[in-house]
Amino acid sequence: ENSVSISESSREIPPIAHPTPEDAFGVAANIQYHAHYSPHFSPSKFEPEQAFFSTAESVRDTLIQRWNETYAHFHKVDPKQTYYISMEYLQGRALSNAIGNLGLTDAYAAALYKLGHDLETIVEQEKDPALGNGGLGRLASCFLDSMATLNLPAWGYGLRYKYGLFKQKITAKGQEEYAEDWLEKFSPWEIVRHDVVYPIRFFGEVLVESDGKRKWVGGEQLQALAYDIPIPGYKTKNTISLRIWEARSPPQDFDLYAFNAGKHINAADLQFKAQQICAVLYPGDETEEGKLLRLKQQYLLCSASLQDILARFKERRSKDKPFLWAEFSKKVSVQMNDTHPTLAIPELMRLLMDEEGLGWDEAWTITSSTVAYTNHTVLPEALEKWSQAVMAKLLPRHFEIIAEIDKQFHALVGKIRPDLEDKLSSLSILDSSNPDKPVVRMANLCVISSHTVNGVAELHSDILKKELFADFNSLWPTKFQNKTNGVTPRRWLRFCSPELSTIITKWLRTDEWVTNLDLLTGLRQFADDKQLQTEWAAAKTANKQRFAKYLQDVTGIEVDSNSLFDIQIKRIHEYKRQLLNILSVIYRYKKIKELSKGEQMKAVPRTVMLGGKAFATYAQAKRIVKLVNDVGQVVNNDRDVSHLLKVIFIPNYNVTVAELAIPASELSQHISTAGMEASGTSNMKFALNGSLIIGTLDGANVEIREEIGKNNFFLFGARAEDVPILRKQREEGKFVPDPRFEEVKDFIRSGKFGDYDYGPLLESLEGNTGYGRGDYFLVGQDFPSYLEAQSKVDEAYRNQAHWIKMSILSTAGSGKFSSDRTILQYAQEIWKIQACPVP
Ligand code: Z15
Repeated sequence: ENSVSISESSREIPPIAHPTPEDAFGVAANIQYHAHYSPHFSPSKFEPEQAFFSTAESVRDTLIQRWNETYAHFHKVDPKQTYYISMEYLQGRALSNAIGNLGLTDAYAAALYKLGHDLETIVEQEKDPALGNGGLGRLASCFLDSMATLNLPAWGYGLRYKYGLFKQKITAKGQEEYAEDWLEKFSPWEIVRHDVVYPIRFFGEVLVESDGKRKWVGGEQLQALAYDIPIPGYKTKNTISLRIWEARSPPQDFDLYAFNAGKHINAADLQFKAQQICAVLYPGDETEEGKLLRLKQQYLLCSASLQDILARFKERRSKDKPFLWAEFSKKVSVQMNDTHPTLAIPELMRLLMDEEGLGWDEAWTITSSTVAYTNHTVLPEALEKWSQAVMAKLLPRHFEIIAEIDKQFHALVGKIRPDLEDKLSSLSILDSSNPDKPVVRMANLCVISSHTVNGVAELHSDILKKELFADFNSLWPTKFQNKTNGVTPRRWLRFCSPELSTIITKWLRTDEWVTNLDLLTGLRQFADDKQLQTEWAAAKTANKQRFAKYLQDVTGIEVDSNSLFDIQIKRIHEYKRQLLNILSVIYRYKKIKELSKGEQMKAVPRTVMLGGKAFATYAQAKRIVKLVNDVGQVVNNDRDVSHLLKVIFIPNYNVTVAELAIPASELSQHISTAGMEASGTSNMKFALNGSLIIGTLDGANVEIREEIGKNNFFLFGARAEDVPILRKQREEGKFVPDPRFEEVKDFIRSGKFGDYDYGPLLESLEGNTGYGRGDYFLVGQDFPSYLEAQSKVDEAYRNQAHWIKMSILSTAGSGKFSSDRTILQYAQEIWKIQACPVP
């Protein structure tokens, strides 16, 4: 029994007890333990910041345990697994989400109280890691939450940018950008995996060996190092991983001789080069970032992730299971979030052929049955195109493979669809039509190589099938699908609005709606109930007051919590039409000023709030930010009006701000030019929180309106199918602007809002055609119907009982927009994976 010989099993780490939800004392001891033994600060202090880090590390203990169990379970069962590859994630704060998902919120609140802190203050110490730009990155994070909650065998892969999306400050000049150093005081949630490192090559050349095999050699060699962030599911043990890669130079590349000889820069040169790769997130939302560094980032992500996937596939069948490459796509599914990770395709081909020795046909069958592609935009400037010369230089072997895929595609079309041959110039991957700048079309590479292509809302997927990818759709009609986006009900209702959640749970007599959001329809039967309406209104008011306090803190502006809270928060882009919003606010301001005191009594007080970041070099977007701020300056300081209208620019909009703003909102604006917003996801969050939508028939608005009922949606504007016709009519000089539209523009030109040069912004609305002119986004066209919809909003708000009823119906109709529904559809219809719950 007590033999001294060391057996293999004795080298396993002995298990340890973890605090349970009932055990506030144990939780407090665990926090204290970390305060003592993982000190990141002077040990004499236990200020909120120290308390946050100790608390996070204590929570992390539980996450790591569950995450190891989950991994071991997946390893044993060996189910088919999905890998979600994305250049962006917008995780938001993790502490409150983690303890909420673990069911430990009360235990941690009690434990912190014992230690002299309150949970809310501690939660607010956490930085909001912004490793993404906007909707696409936040969608990826909602998806991870749902994958974990649904017990799906799935992982996320991403990049560990040192600097996330810039911090936005508003000064007299408008938006200013500052570095966002989310790792400044380290992140308690990431675990560095020194055992998970892969080689990454750039440049070099392709050698052809005697047997015809090709090998990529030379160039620069770096390494990708893994960091894991645990992602807990809600009320389940399953905890999955977001694995983010960091570039570094191989340790032996540090030139000690040079260093000792005093040449410190040389020695560190490669290290420095490697660090540049993951230094910053590209802050372009829906714009092409044609930078070599960006291509390096994309390749690093794809290569490291696929090497990791292949290693795991092999490891899981190294013991007793037969090893067959043909099994690969029965065990692995790869989802590409937009075209950014397209290099996964040639990289998988390369690994299978050059490293594993498979032939082209076998590698192609495996690759094309493994990868799937989600498209998130039809904006032409956002469809990635890379210079062939750049690609051939940085990734010579991949360029060869891409050219071969293109060649075989041409052959296929010639064979099975000769009628499409004259379309090949637009269908092909390589586009050499401009001899000065031949490019690789990443979207075409994705469509040709993926087994499934999906859009993110019904309208968007229809546009993909009928317009953007129409010919591909006629070639492969079964390849195209729709997966309407969704949002996680945990972060976006249960945790961000505990007040409303409590009421919902009380009236539905269950909290199962948190994982079965369709249950919200049960609220419909109570929409007229006075008691529910009173409770609902009280919760909304509490959320409004909380947000008003926040706004006062960050802007100094006092907000009337009894006014209608009208919010538009999203990246600033001309197609999203923040300009339409602010122009109508100016119109409202002008009209209020013209009212008599008696008439003013009847006006509905409104607080109009806009927030969002503008891409640093997107001049028109920055002018819009400036205009909103200038209008706010004038309106908020005009004593005749400021009790009826306030205009606030919410600075530095991010996930954390959204969690405060959305629950407080009564009206939200989703007013893009029809056909241009692929889906939108904040529209879903607002509706879920009982905020009424003023919007166009664009993206997921269409489906939201269907679900919550047209009477509960303030619709306006041109239809997507009419947009091209209207643009054409305008080109023909047939557009007659509404006089109110002209009045507003003249008011700005008069200098009422300061001497900033709004010329170029107003110019974009003039003329009939031309780059940056001719009102491409139909602001003038939709202005009158928008004003009418806004009047209907005022009218509706006067009847508070009815407004609250509409608000309840909004929430009640939002069940479809849970990312659990979206992810289940991906799992069943694209990935073909099944739940694998940890017992
Ligand atoms: C991005 O946030 C979106 C699309 C893109 O092509 C890029 Cl590069 C970034 C957004 C869409 O604009 C939005 O409509 C959609 O809801 C979101 O992706 C998630 O699908």
